[in-house]
Amino acid sequence: MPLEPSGATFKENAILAVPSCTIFTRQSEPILGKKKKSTSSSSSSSKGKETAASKRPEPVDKSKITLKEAEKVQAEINLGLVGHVDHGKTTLTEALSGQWTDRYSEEIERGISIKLGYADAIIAKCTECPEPDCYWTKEMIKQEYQQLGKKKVKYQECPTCGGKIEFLRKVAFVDAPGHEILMATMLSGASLMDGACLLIAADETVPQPQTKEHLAALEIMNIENIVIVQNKIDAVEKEKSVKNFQQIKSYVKNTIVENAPVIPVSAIFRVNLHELLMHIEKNIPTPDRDLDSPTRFFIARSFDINKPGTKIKDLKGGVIGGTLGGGYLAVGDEIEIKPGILVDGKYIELTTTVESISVGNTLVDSAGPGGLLGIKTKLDPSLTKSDGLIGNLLGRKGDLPDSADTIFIKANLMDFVLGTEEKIKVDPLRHGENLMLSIGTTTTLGSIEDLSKKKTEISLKRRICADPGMSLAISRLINKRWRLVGYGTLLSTE
Ligand SMILES: Nc1nc2c(ncn2[C@@H]2O[C@H](COP(=O)(O)OP(=O)(O)OP(=O)(O)O)[C@@H](O)[C@H]2O)c(=O)[nH]1
Ligand SMILES: [Mg+2]
Ligand SMILES: [Zn+2]
Repeated sequence: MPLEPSGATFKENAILAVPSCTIFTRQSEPILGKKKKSTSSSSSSSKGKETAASKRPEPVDKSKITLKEAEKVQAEINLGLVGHVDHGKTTLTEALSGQWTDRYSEEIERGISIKLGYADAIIAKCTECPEPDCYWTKEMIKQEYQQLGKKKVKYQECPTCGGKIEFLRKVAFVDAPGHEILMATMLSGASLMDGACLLIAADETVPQPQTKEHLAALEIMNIENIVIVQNKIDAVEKEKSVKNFQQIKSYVKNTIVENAPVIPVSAIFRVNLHELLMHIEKNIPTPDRDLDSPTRFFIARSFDINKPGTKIKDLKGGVIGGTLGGGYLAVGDEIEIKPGILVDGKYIELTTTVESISVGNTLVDSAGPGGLLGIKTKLDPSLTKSDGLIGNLLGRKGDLPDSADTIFIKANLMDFVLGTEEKIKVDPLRHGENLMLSIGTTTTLGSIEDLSKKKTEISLKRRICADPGMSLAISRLINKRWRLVGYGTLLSTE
């Protein structure tokens, strides 16, 4: 089975994929009809075992923090930017955060995002201006001062009225790629998101294939708090923009985003961003965080931070990036990483110690869920280089579930493939067929061993470590591309 759809020239660490499903056609209920958020904590009986070193992260008194100080605090929520290719996700991320997340040469050459992009933004409010004009990000304040020709940026003063600026919260944007062959990457990003903005370009008909497919992915991952962003309103006449807005409204009817606000913006000209921020603040609250649930850290990237030629005695340990789905981590904690690395056909699970934790450029003693964390370990950096540990699960030593080569899932298929232009019916699962499964940040291939009404047994090509109860996305190879065709729940593993 080809891992890359033909014609794909760029490689991702995860398998390239493109789903296409059918999630949100006009039906009286969301097709997926899914329920509870089931991330990490649900089924593991063992509570996070604290090691002697473990220190719980302290809550931050946000009312006392200036915007400058906010640079050093941990983001409290992961906000996805999702939607069809070229609809402006990376441009909007930059408008709000000041960071252009397409950093790889291939992304810049091709003008599309390939990897997941991460950027933090500090959201603030003017105590004097009326809504929605009172909502800012730190980057927007800077831009506004520059527009006004003022050299000195006073982050504590509203550029419009001079009123006091108060810190609201720090959000971590997860900027997903929209290209159809990168659906596996988008799905692994969706597993990190707490809420999302679904971007829809005003200059194209609605819905485009990945608009549907990404919305389906949000539903599969139980991401309920969503703001729809109608982008590129500058690119069309007002009349066309209104027509497009109505198309969006009619498309979302009877889907999980039926009541989501639709905010017209121009990311490139930074139009209506105050209004967008107001809806993000009101519709996408920070989830309650359970520091007492078992520690589950989803590995989204990993690196070797040593420069070539570093002497062995000066080598720094491997660094892992990702996000906590539950629990917390502190410097000195003993941790394990599963399923680990594959050496000569055998998986070797890794155990190590947390040497440092970084939040952006700031080192912290401990951290909980929210934002992307960098965990420096004592691991040999050759193990972490080039995203080698993506898809692994990290937890307290002795606390992760057993890794598995066989899983039992409750599978549900959509009626139609969503990510294709043409309408393709989704056939029932077949004994022996190969599927691509996305669970957390893991992407793995598997073949169906047994099919029954209650559960489907799948033997995996790549071992996984995941808690029963987790949601997973099911993709199938259709016309040489991986298309999202269904979703499921992990029942048990073997
Ligand atoms: N006119 C106009 N063009 C925009 C706007 N936002 C983005 N663009 C342009 O649309 C193109 C795609 O923008 P990106 O931000 O890279 O889109 P994306 O959704 O991140 O694309 P992928 O990540 O590859 O799916 C670029 O040429 C942008 O300059 C906008 O508000 N108005
Ligand atoms: Mg992009
Ligand atoms: Zn003001």
